Amino acid sequence: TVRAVFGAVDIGASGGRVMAGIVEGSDHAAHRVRLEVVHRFGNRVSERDGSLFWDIRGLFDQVLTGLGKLAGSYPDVVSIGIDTWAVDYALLDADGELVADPYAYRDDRTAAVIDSVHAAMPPEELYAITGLQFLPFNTIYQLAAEKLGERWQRASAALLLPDLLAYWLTGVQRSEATNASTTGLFDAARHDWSTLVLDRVGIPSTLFPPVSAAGSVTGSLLPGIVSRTGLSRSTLVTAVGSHDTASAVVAVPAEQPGFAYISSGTWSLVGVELEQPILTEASREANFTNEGGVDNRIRYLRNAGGLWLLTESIREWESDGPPVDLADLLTAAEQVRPGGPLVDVDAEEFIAPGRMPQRIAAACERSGQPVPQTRAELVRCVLDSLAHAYADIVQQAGRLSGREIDVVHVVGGGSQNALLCQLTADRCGLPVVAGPVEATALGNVLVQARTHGAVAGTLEDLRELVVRSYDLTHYAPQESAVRS
Ligand code: ADP
Ligand code: LRH
Repeated sequence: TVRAVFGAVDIGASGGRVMAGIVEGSDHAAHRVRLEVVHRFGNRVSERDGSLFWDIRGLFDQVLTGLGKLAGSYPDVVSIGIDTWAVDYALLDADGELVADPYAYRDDRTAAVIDSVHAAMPPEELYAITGLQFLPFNTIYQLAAEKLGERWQRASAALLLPDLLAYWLTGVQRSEATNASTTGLFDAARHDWSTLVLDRVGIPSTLFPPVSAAGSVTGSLLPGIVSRTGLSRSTLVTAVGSHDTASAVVAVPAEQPGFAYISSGTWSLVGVELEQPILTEASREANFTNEGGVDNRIRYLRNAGGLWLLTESIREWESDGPPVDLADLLTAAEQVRPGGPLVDVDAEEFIAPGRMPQRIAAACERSGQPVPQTRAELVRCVLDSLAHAYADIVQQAGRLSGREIDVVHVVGGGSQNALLCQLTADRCGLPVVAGPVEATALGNVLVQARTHGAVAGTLEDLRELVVRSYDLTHYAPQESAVRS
């Protein structure tokens, strides 16, 4: 029996989906949750005059199309939740209108301002408050660059992208906390904007709207949205872990506390879940981040390069050749001898788009390693390098947090990459449990379902529901394989 249906809007750097999240169970308890894809659409950065932007209006249009299809199948959707990638923001003018397309985080304009931000507030002080890993695209640096431009003159407010989409659906402006925690402007211990950091870097403390927690109701749909989509006037928008990684971590099917997770998509987010942030110098030097999780948990993790290295390589090959079949490529990569070259997947040289195979080959050559000669060898190099980085980060996460790790969960699109999962198990020397693929949309649905009484309990209870609802794939570490 269906207890309730929720809508999840989940947009990643490589694509978006609108999902129906269906909670089933008796009158007293939810016993299963499942997702149905309602609408999928592509996403990519667009380049104009040497800068990188997101087509946010186009994405919103896709969201509305998806919500229209959702209403067609499930007219009684209780609520909608939205998550996207982190750090990016939109500027709004005094009338609440979008000033311009938001920059995409791979745009390199922040390089010129990082030193001036650190002169206003040294990295040690920033870390002690925000707990955030240094990444050149953290919102704090993006806004420092923005202040030098003409768009800033017209800006009176800023919204992170999921908050912008929620504003367009409801007319209500809020800053959802998990995503706010990725800006570099947020106090990790107090779970609120840091007026100290905002002051020091010269950003008005009123730029972002007040914080709301994942699980709180944002508002009702605007009349124009109701008529465009056919959704009911009683459908609400609920704040979820609007940072996609926060939603993904909610749905990690962990059964005991000693788990590490890898949210594997465009990026790989590798770490553990904690109750309190670790704001020490040792943690900062290891470049671990303390991002805010649902229920004020801490996502203690590092961003490692992800499948971006693979998708960008494929994009390059397809730009002057026929379409590449991912499954064939992965089968070929599996045949490549182990022990080949490794690159640093976290290197800043891999952040920008374009010419990825050439950049990977150059990195191998520079470090005196054999240069991949075939596509299969190049893909193997990427996957070996990712697995190597994962093992290193899992080990460091355990050491820095004092947590004994006995299993690694891989969720997201990359959990379908059997070779990557096996290499990860081998290099970590730990069992890997892969799935669910759509953990992000699932975490999005579960948080809404709890707010509206269709499920109950702690994150552990929600995870138990995921374990009950999904078939997972297990990879045992192979003794003979190369260890890091
Ligand atoms: P994001 O949310 O960052 O856009 P996803 O979690 O959707 O990313 O993951 C997308 C990635 O998953 C793709 O880049 C691709 O490498 C990988 N992937 C998707 N489907 C498969 C598959 N069938 N086999 C192996 N890898 C896959
Ligand atoms: C993954 C992600 C990650 C961020 C990056 C910008 O989609 O949200 O957690 O660091 O995108």
